Amino acid sequence: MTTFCEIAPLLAQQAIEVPSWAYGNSGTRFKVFPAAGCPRDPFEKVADAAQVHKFTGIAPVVALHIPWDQVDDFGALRRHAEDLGIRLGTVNSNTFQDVEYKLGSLCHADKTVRQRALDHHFHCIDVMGQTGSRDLKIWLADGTNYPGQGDIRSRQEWLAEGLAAIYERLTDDQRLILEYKFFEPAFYHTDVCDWGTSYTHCAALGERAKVCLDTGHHAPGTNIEFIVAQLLRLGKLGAFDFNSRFYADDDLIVGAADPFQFFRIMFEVVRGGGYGPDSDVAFMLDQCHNIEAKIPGQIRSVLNVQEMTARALLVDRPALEAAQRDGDVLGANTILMDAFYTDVRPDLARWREDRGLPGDPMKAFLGSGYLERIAADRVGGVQTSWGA
Ligand code: AFD
Ligand code: MN
Repeated sequence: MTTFCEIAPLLAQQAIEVPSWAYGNSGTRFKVFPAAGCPRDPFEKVADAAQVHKFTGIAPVVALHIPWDQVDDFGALRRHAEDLGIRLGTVNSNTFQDVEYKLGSLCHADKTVRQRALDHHFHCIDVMGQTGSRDLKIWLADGTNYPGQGDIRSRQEWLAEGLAAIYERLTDDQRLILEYKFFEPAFYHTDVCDWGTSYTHCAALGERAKVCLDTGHHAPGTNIEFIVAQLLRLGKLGAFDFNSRFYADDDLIVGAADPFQFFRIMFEVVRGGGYGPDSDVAFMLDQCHNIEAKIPGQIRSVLNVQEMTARALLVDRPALEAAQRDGDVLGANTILMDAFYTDVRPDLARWREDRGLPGDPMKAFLGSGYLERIAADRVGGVQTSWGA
């Protein structure tokens, strides 16, 4: 089996993007629980995100969500992030909370609503010019709840038109990342419901349009690593939104529900060239933790990604390929499982210490006093949440 020493140099290539909305109050449709020290504006969200990178060393980017992270001066927000040692990343559009979007946005039957959604995306592109962002991430809640409510075919045509107008506005250095989700908030059909639909629209748009694979956006039992392998093969995997789920789009800590599935996903990423300096795949977390502390929840998630990446890199691929060629069913499976069952945590702790990082980032953060400080300092104002 490949040894940790052999893969250690590759670990420095890890760069995980955390979502700004992970630090504000979030919850379920039943309750959003407030947290002491919750950020009251995007500047404080960025400060919390910077803590994750400070203690792990592998989370240098924070994604924004517009309008949740709308500020008067994005240049100031960009400098604030950079002063804290991180940078602003993906800009996520939001056409799922204005009342005008109740029956859809880019896929709405009313052209004026579609234009509103277009204008929102054009604004997001303006923001990208100020934040220096490469990716515009589009997730549409568009869909219907009952058969007959909307014309499925027309909605695809309107979607194609809208995406083309948005894609047209991007500079040559920017990308359109189209995310799919098989249900919720629409319950009968969702207009961008699966990887094939996202791929179809991205292929029609051009080189710089790619698919976002959110690991919580598939029906139970879906072989997600197959989709990863296929999209990498097609050159159309733009980004991950990592999280984990037991039943639906639960937005739990990535790897927490099914570490083995996460390992299989990361193995296909490594095998397919999706990891490393030549890859343009964005590794973003998209999680909303409801009951656990926000910054520790993100640290745990980042460490889970690092651990599964290390295990995936440990797979002895020449031996695996030979076993596959020879039809050695059990031998091939054993090679993969040997890597999955390897506890890389002690080696990772030493690897961090060798780079001047705490061997146990979670323990170091919890002992830093940061949570106590923000709870004491952040009094007054309005705590941020999904709506803000
Ligand atoms: C919600 C959606 C989707 C999107 C995210 C940010 O399900 O995953 O990426 O919000 O807009 O989680
Ligand atoms: Mn997502």
